[in-house]
Amino acid sequence: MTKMANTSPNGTMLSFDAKPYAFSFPLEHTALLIIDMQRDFLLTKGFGEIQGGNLEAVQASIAPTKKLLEACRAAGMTVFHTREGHKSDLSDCPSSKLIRQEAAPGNTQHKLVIGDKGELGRLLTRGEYGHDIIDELKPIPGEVVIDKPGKGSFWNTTILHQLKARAITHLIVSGVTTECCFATTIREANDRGFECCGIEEATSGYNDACFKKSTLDMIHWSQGLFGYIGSLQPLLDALSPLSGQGVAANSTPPQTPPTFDGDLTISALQRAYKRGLSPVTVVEAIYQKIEAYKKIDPAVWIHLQPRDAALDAARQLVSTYPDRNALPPLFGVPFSVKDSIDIAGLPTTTACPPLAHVPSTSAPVYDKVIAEGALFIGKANLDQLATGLVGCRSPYGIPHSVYHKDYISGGSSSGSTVSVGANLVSFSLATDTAGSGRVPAGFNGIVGYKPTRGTISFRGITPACLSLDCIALSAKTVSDARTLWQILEGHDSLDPYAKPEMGFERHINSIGPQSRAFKFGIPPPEALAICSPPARRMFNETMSKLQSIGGVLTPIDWSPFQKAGQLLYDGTFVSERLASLPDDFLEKNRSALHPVTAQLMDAVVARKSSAVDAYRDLQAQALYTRQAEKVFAYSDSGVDVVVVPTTPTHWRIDEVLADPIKKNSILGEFTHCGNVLDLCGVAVPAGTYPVKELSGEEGDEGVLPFSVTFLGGSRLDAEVLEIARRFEEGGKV
Ligand code: TIU
Repeated sequence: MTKMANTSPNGTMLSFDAKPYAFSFPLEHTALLIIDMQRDFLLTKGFGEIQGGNLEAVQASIAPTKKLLEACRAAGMTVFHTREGHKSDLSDCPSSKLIRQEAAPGNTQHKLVIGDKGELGRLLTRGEYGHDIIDELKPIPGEVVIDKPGKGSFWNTTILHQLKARAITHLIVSGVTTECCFATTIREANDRGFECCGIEEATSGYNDACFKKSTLDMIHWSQGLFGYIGSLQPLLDALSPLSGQGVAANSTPPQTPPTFDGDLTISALQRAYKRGLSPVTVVEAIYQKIEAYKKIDPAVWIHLQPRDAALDAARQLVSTYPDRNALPPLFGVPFSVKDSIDIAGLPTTTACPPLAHVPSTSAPVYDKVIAEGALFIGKANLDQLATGLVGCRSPYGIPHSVYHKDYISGGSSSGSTVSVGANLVSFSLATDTAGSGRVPAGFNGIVGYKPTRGTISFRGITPACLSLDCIALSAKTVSDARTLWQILEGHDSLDPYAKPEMGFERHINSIGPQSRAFKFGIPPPEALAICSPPARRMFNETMSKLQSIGGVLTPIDWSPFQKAGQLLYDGTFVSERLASLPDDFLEKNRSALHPVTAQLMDAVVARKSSAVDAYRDLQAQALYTRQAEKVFAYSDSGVDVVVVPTTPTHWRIDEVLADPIKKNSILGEFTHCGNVLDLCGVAVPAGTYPVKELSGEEGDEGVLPFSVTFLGGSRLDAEVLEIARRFEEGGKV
């Protein structure tokens, strides 16, 4: 057996005997990945009993996996759990998985399928009792749980992102079943560059006698085709010297509470709290420092929490989390907040008293760190309106660099960075528009991290320049900033500048013959009132046709489509047409222009739209785009397509000549929104109607075409085109 522990540029390197040769892994870059140890697979009357039957075989891995989990936790290793299962409407369950086995000729085994009611709840369905992880291996705070619709762990999940966010490159893999999700995950992980080692005793399946050995052999065959396979004991031996680093299982409490060494980095506090340090001790120590620092620099705080309130919060944490082996990642970590970020019940001043307001709700960033156990200490000074990089623009005084009283702290997040640099708190929630989180970090010797815009909610914050603003994290180390980022990152559907949710692709059923139904929305009656009588009649007939081919009419919020349409021609977007022309174009070319074009251009010039108007419209566009994305969301309430009449009517030429601009704009009622909202769309013929139905003239001969447009969300072209084809072909699959 090879066993070694040494430190290298990667931190602690460990190694243990495995096939085809020893598995070496950097502890800080390695995660334990436990696959699908769910009641549905391991207990009687669950999905596994139907699928594979042999529960005795599959249960054999529970005890070794528990040992493995405890050892990894004790060594401070990152832990990921997965759960296989589906949304309650089964929209993420392709028919290849839902019905293939049931459809087998002579099937007697698969009487119940995914989503059917079993004794542990609906089979493999999220939120059901059977879907959750068995009690023995229950995740603790800080461990990541990945819900996956596939056998592998990477399809339509955030696991790759979450592993990379934690800088994980190596995986110790366990769980059920060896032949299925365990093996598929190792193969997927291998393709993505992870070094994987499966642990023989900590995996099992329904058919261990035939499959387990072959499955494991295939992984390490040919000098490591997909990865490594090791045994449990050598790994436990390799980890045992590190058992003090994380949570010591069953360790006895120390006789005297540990003293606080003053190290406020998040990682040091996490270790100290696990050893029994009380957050009350930390609060007492930092309030002494805060009082002392007021004499050095009285301009750090706009609001300091009363000491007793902070002590109460610390005591509350102690009673909420009695098990120090299962603490949330920011348990007892003190932090400050830039005073442009809302906290319910406290004034937000943005260092501009006339703008001060007392919000009734807190910014999501604040709520998130509080939910992970952080301790709020106070609101920090800033350059007024978060505008400035100096720290000298506040009626609450001028903080100076923690390095020198004559030098600026930098801004605009001046108090935030000083509070961290002076070791008064562990981190601060700040903002960065043009450098406000980075510049003052530089002047105070700390880390200032500005994550990708739109990946952390910017709601509940007084904007400086909304389309450019983002959260900045003031921290002592990069690793602390990374920890905070992992906690704060996430799509906020109410933040119009949020980046779209991570792209979960729809499975192949959404374009394939298996798709038995699709959901569509239409404009409300008030919006359709603009249509001519034949257009309304034809649109109603289209609804029936869509329903006959499996369309399910679903209510939608039409307002973003309507408002985005108005924005295009009532707002400043028309000015952008002028932006593409030379400045003197209109003057020089008026006589050569069509009179209606000249009239339009002149109207645009006459509006004298300002840059402020243009930015307001860009902000509105962002908001409507985000709202429209919700209409097409991959969720229970989202639709596959929105169906609209392509035009509300069909004008005669003389009608248009008589009223060129208005008639034109009416025709765009259902198309204007398309590009403003970044949608895709396809117009499809939907029958004809008699000319006389439109004109009201009995003598008019002939017919006119009617058309409907299928609008879909950004990048959903394949889905939209397939639904449109089925409509065109009368439901042919
Ligand atoms: N069918 C089977 O053996 N397993 C699964 O469906 N999922 C897992 O392996 N977790």
